[in-house]
Amino acid sequence: MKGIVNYTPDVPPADVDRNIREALKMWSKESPLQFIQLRNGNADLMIAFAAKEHGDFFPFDGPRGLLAHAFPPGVNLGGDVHFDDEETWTLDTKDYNLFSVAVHEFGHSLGLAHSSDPYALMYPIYTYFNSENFTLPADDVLGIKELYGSRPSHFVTPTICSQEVPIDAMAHWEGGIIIFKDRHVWYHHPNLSAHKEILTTSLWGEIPDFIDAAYNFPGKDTILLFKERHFWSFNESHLEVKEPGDIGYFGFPESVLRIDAAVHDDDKGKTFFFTGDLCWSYNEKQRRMDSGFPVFLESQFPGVGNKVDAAYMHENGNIYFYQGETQIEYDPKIRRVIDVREKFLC
Ligand SMILES: [Ca+2]
Ligand SMILES: [Ca+2]
Ligand SMILES: [Zn+2]
Ligand SMILES: [Zn+2]
Repeated sequence: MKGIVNYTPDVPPADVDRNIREALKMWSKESPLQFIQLRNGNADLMIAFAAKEHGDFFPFDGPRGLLAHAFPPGVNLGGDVHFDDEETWTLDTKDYNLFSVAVHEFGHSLGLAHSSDPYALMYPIYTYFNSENFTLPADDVLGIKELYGSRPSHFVTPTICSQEVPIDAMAHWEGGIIIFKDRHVWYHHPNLSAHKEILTTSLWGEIPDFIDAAYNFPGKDTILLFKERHFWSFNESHLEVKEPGDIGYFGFPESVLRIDAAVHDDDKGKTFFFTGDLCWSYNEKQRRMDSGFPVFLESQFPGVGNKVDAAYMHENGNIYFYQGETQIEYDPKIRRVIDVREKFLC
């Protein structure tokens, strides 16, 4: 997990966030590592801009010279990256390009030392890289794989833990899934041995907790979160519109006070919403509710029952419904429940 302590006056905060994210992505692409940005609290990789003496006995030296430093993995300062704020940070080819320095420093915070290969990113000389077409050089790919192994090629169904049921809502997030439960989200990723518990407000400071429903809108990296009649739309970790929307936008009548669950089916271009024993079908392309809906949940998804707490669609095309302490796996192609699970370990 990464966190950004403060920002430089040189570059807008949203661009700092984006460059940091892009720089970390270069490393996560070639390894099983996964990074989530926290809005507050203590992350494993804390990123800060600072000048001169800044509390870690490695003072910066004013313009030029030292540009940044990073601490190898470990407790406290371990993994942290500091940028010298007396440099002028840029988004282009002028000195010094933030992405270019960040991607090198993250190599250190993940445990890599300098390389003697002049083509390597970890070669200790500042070089400008364009974030748009940058790929990790071979020497650095070898280095990160040696430390962390390769990226697994497919996604496995995460095991739900008993403390997470009943589930409030569920969605894909940063290569894994997140489960909303009261004030927390649980982050599951096939490469993480333990599930990470994060405060909802640490991920998305701007929104309340106790989320009712969530779904992803693929192709846009967008996640929509629902609470009562409100909804919020996030692109990666950025809130797209500050004020919450009203679910009337989707065509819900005033009588609908909250949504129990939502799931987006990318093949069909539809989002299914669940309220009580009803199911609604929203056409994302035409941006309107399909005619003939709502229908009874049981008639649209036979065997699922008459109420769901959460729903999400797995990459294999099956929909997982959660109701109380029950997980129901449904295959939309044959319109049948194919698995029911009631015991959750861990
Ligand atoms: Ca300096
Ligand atoms: Ca719910
Ligand atoms: Zn420092
Ligand atoms: Zn270095």
